[in-house]
Amino acid sequence: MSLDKHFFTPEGTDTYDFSEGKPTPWQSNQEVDRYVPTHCCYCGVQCAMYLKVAAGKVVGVEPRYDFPYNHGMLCPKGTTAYQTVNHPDRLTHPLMRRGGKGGALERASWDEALDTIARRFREIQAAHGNDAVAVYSGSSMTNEKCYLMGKFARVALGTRHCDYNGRLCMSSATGANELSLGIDRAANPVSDLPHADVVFAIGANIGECFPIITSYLWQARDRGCKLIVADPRQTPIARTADLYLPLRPGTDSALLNAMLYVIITEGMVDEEFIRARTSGWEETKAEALKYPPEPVARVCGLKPETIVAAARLYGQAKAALLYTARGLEHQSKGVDNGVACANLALATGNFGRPGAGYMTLTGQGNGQGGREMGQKASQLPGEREIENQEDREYIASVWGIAEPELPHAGYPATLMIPAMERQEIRACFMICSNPLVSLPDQHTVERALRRLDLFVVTDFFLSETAELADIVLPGNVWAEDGGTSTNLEGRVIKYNRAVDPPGEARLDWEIVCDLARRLGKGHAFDYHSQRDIFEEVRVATKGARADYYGITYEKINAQNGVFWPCPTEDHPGTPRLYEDRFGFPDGKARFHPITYLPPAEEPDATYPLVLTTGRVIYHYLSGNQTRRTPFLLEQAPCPWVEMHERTAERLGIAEGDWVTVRTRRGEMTVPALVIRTIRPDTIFIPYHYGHTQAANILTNPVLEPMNKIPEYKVCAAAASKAEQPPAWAKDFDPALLKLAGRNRRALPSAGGRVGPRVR
Ligand SMILES: Nc1nc2c(c(=O)[nH]1)N[C@H]1C(S)=C(S)[C@@H](COP(=O)(O)OP(=O)(O)OC[C@H]3O[C@@H](n4cnc5c(=O)[nH]c(N)nc54)[C@H](O)[C@@H]3O)O[C@H]1N2
Ligand SMILES: Nc1nc2c(c(=O)[nH]1)N[C@H]1C(S)=C(S)[C@@H](COP(=O)(O)OP(=O)(O)OC[C@H]3O[C@@H](n4cnc5c(=O)[nH]c(N)nc54)[C@H](O)[C@@H]3O)O[C@H]1N2
Ligand code: SF4
Ligand SMILES: [Mo]
Repeated sequence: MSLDKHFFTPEGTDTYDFSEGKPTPWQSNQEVDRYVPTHCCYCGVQCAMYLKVAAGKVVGVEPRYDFPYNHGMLCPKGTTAYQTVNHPDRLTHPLMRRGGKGGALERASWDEALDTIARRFREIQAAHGNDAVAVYSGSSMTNEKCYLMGKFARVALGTRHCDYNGRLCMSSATGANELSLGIDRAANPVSDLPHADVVFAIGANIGECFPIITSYLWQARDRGCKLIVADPRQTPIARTADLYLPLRPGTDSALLNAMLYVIITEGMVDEEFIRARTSGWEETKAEALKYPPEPVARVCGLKPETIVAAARLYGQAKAALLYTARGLEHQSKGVDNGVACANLALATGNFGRPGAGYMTLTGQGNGQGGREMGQKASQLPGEREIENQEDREYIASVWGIAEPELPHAGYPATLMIPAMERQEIRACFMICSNPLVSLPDQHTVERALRRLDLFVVTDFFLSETAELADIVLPGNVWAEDGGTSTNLEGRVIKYNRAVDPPGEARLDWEIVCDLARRLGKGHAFDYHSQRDIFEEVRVATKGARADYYGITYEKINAQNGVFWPCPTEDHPGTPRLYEDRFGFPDGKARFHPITYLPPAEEPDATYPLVLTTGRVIYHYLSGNQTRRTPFLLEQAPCPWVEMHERTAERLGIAEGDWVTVRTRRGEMTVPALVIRTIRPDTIFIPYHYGHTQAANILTNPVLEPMNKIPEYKVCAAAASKAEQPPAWAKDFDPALLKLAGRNRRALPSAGGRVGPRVR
């Protein structure tokens, strides 16, 4: 029996060759018309999956064993992602607020909505200048859409203010990659992991945030690879680690410097590698020698011998992989922390070989592609620079404008908020972000967004942010369009369209192009498909650092993805970077000495605890999608505060009690989860919830000075038993809460030790 009829072949690009007699790649007892090969829409791992389509609707998901990467595995978010497609909450027609700011959002036609936006943007720009309108986009979109947003801002609106949610995510990593290595991409493919002798994960909750990568980690460990984890919370992988360092939040660069100290003083540096492939070692060495383990251990709240043991394990590895993520990067010293990681990997020669490298685990589905397509405030497509004359001239020529017409660098997303508050920015086109959950200091963010003369949001669900908009445009979910995404390895993969958007909802790129036409710039946005946009991306990135020129949709299908840089059509792509040279003109990596500086806010008598925030496996980012997925919501129905049992006892708090957490920005009341897997001086709240459940009511908006990422991971806080439950509790099923608490409880540590080793 031929199975070919089941496979959807959009644009004739996705041909699947299943010869007779081969085992079928799926199992299903449901009548299904088509199996559409695509990838998960959530995290940067970008697992491959099939969407099952019946009667024009996405009805389920099937593993995709034929993709040699996730081998059919999906995490709980991946297996339930399809449930967002036909969700009853989908936005199916445009909405406009009638009767001024106090009015309600009401149904509008596309013509009315888009004409109003075009007219108001032009009026606002005529009165206050082009830069009074900002574009704020996101990295959960395809490369084609990310590229389009950068072009839309600069060409259709002529504004310099264009930035995206990756500012809150990848900007410390970008800073470090650019300073130390010269290319802003992971150094290694995930398939390098089983070749490592040592994996050091610092500030990365791999088990919950990149679940499918753990399968590679177990492969490595089956071969004897040792695992070091540094995290103030004993995360799932930390429970199995050979060495676990429960460091005090915000002290990462001190720890990394002390490890470098041990590596230098015990003769574990790779002199040959340093001489041949790097510059700046002497200054970095001199600085690191100021960080002996004993005083650093006091700063980090660790034992000196644990730091020495970690340094020896890492320093003696034949091939070590150093993984970081937002734990280390969501800090006002995030760029420094990343550079300190690169210093450690460079000093030990851990680059350019299987299993040897330093890489940040990119977060969002297209968090890699999204940061090189030119939607960043200072960037043009291909990681080109908006203030570089040659780059400006090249992109202006691709876009058919004169170079002087191309705006210069604008505000990063985090600085748009104060600019909105002081009404320098008066209108905003937002797509694919939910800052009313995700930005720090929510009270200020809400005030700023309410001040806008015109606020337009494009989403497929009414997010907390969309609730504040003047005009809401219904866009598409990933399953409704094709296009490319670049995963956390730098592998460009392809989504395929399974169904059409519901009701009057439209494809995001069509909405943006339609708006450009109404702004009189239709000639520059004359695309008929995502593929047309991709063809322009190829040209726009040609010869740039992030070179996509040699990548085609056909090649992606034929090769199961293509790693950039890929300069020509006969080039296979580049899975591992830095084999021969780093990304600077002289080919050498750069050491930079890092001085440890404490976080912006430290505990004091009024706020004696450290609050850190982050993720759980069940929810994705602002939760606008996963809070609508019944299974995921049931597992994690509301935020909670994790605290160590010693801390809880001291504060007179028991498991499940309502606890009020206060910081200098605000307060919130959540149930307590009393555990032994967090430092006693630290508390943790997951940030996936909105309104009075948003952890970002509490967080500190202080920014990293170079790349402007907020310090989500460290602020001073106080916690006490609440006088009364929060208002939302009255509608809340206590049984759900209990279930959620049980789900969060850790198993006893596989290493036989429960709870952090804390001084
Ligand atoms: N389930 C799930 N997976 C996701 C996402 C999601 O929302 N949900 N989001 C995706 C995205 S966009 C991102 S950016 C990634 C984020 O992936 P991660 O960075 O792994 O996740 P976080 O929870 O933000 O933080 C990681 C860890 O940092 C620790 N930490 C806190 N403070 C410090 C500190 O000062 N130093 C160190 N070393 N560690 C600290 C926290 O305890 C936490 O375990 O996940 C991606 N994957
Ligand atoms: N306290 C605290 N705050 C944090 C973090 C933290 O660790 N702690 N992490 C930060 C990080 S790393 C990140 S990445 C940010 C993320 O912050 P946000 O950008 O706010 O996160 P999302 O929930 O992805 O927002 C995307 C929105 O766009 C919609 N959407 C998704 N895909 C598409 C699409 O293709 N088209 C359209 N039109 N809409 C789409 C979704 O429904 C959602 O409403 O949060 C940051 N905020
Ligand atoms: S690991 Fe990431 S990409 Fe894979 S299924 Fe889970 S959320 Fe989706
Ligand atoms: Mo992120």
